[in-house]
Order: sequence, then C-alpha cells, then structure tokens
Amino acid sequence: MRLAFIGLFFLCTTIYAKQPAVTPHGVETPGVQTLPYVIDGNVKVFHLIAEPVEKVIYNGKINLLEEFVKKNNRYSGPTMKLPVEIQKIDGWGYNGNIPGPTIIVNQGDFVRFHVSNHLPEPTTVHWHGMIVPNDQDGTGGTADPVIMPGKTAVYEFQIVNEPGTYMYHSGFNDTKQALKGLDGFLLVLPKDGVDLASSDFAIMLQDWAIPEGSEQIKYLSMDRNWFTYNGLAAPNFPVLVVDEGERVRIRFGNLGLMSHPIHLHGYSFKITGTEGGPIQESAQWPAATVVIAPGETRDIEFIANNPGLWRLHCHVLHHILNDTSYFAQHQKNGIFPEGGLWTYLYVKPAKDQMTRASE
Ligand SMILES: [Cu+2]
Repeated sequence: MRLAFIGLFFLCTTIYAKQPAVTPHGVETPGVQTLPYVIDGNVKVFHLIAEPVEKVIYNGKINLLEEFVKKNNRYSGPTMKLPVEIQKIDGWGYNGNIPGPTIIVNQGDFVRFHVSNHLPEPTTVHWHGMIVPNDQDGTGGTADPVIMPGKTAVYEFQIVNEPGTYMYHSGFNDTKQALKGLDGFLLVLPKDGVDLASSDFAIMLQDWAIPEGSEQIKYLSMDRNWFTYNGLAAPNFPVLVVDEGERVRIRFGNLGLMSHPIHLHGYSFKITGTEGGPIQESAQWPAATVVIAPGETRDIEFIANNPGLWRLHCHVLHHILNDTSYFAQHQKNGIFPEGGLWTYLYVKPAKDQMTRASE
C-alpha cells in the first residue's frame, strides 16, 4: 500500500514536472472582473455595455494594507485625516465598473464583441494597440459608424497581436468619454496558454480632477487631484501577494492625462513589453522605476527573491495623496496619509508561506 502510494507520488511528480509552466492563478486585475465569454463555433463572443457608473474610489475606511504592517511599525502620532469619508465619481464605464472588465484572449483567437450603448450620446470602442482591420478600429465617424444611444454594434476580428498588454477605450468624443472612465485592459495570452510568470497582475493607472465635495469629473481640468489603481485609491487597493521565488509579472496601463513613474522597492526588474507587444530579451534593460505615459502599457518581470513588504507607488509624489487640492488649500505642512497610486508587493518568505505577515 505504502509502495503503491510512493509510486503514485513519483508518477504524479513526473507528470507534473513534464508539464510546461502554466500560469496557475491566471492574470489578476485586482478589484476588476474578467469579462466572461461564450463560444459560437470557433469564435469567442463577448458583450460590453457602455453605461453611467457611480464608482466609489475611496471609502475612507477599509485599509487593505493594515494586516500586512507589523503593529510596532505603525505610526500613531498626530495624523491628518482626509476631509471625506467617501469619494465617489459620477463616471461612465463598461459593465458596471471603472475601469471596465478585463478582456482576456489567446493569440490566434477569433473574437466578436457586442457593444451596447446605454449612454446618452453616441460611442464606439477602440482596441488600443490591436492590429485590426480599419473598419473595426472603433473610430466612429471616420473608419466605422458610431453606436447611437440604445443601439448595439458588433466588432469582429482575429487576434493577430503577439501576447501582451493592450487596452480598449471609447473612440468617440474620447476626451470626455475615456476620461469619464470608459477604458479597460485587453490582454493577449500565448496561443497554448504557456506562460513563464506564475503571478501576473494588471493595474490601470488613472488620474481624476474632482472638485472638493463633488462627484463630478472635470475631464477638461489639468488639476488632477485623485489618483487610482484600477479605480481604487490607496489604502483601498489590495496588496499584491506572491511567494518567494516566483516569477512575477505586473502589467501597467495608462489612459489618463498624466505620466506615472511607478517605482518598486527592493527589486531590479526588466521591462518586458509595451502596448506594441513583447520586447525581445536582448533589448530589455534593468530598472526599478518604469514610466507609463498616457496611451502606453508596460509589463515588468522579476523573480521574487527578496522577501518582505515592498512599496509599489508612483514617484510623482503628488500622486500618492488623496485629494491634493484639499491639502494644498488646508494643510500645507501636514503629515499626509498615504493615498492615490500606492500599494505594496508582499513577497511571502519561503519559510512561512503557509502564513501571511508574522504578526
Ligand atoms: Cu503618477
């Protein structure tokens, strides 16, 4: 019996070892759902709904970082509280969220997108970075028609791009519609699903101008005072948790108005991809900060060989505050609580991967 068990163990181990490294968790877009699809013949069929969305970007309460920070390390002196308990935005999004759901496809797929317009004005969807036929580019009024309010249109094409991080956003009245939240990720995975990274995260960088006491997005204002990862301002954005030794990929996208130099502590990483596709290995250079300009995506990869709780944040230091305009007006020399484009990477030490923070 014991021998049979041991034999089975080795058989299983052998079979497992012969399998290619498949992403065990898939790509995670923290706080954002993945868009489901149905199969019609050899086509993956998706449904996007463009609609008004009231989004809570900061709830004033839930600190998702706290459980990872040792009690002794927490600063307990006088702090500056935000003037708001909750910050909502009266935006436009897809399928009830800002950003819209993450679309995940495989290279070579045939895809069809039904897009329903529940907005009070025409819209389209542009597939950002995707190599599509001209009349599927979602540039309504030029290469293809607009989708009128109450109507549904269909986009259909084959995924010919290399695996990588791409995006989608409104392509009609873009300045208003994309900046009110009509955007999301479109991720292309390898044809066979084989991937070297075992933890894989997607983070959309967003900046907003919202007057104090308001939920209205001033999309023509450059006074950007709220900043979000996937529609969530710190400390409402979750900590990214990985195991020591894993190969980690973090994909960043930016469809806002500001460039964001995102800095990771404790690591030297490689920039492995852009919105144009993967960067060949010989052209990748090491960095600890990666700038993502509007319209760009950047993938970074590294081996998580340095355990601990590491900051992952924008280095435009105005962008790690919630409501900079409030602080500028009322608290010029205060102690500012962490906010905006800020979270942590928690690399679980190999010795205690069964537990989280040792506290
Ligand atoms: Cu920034």
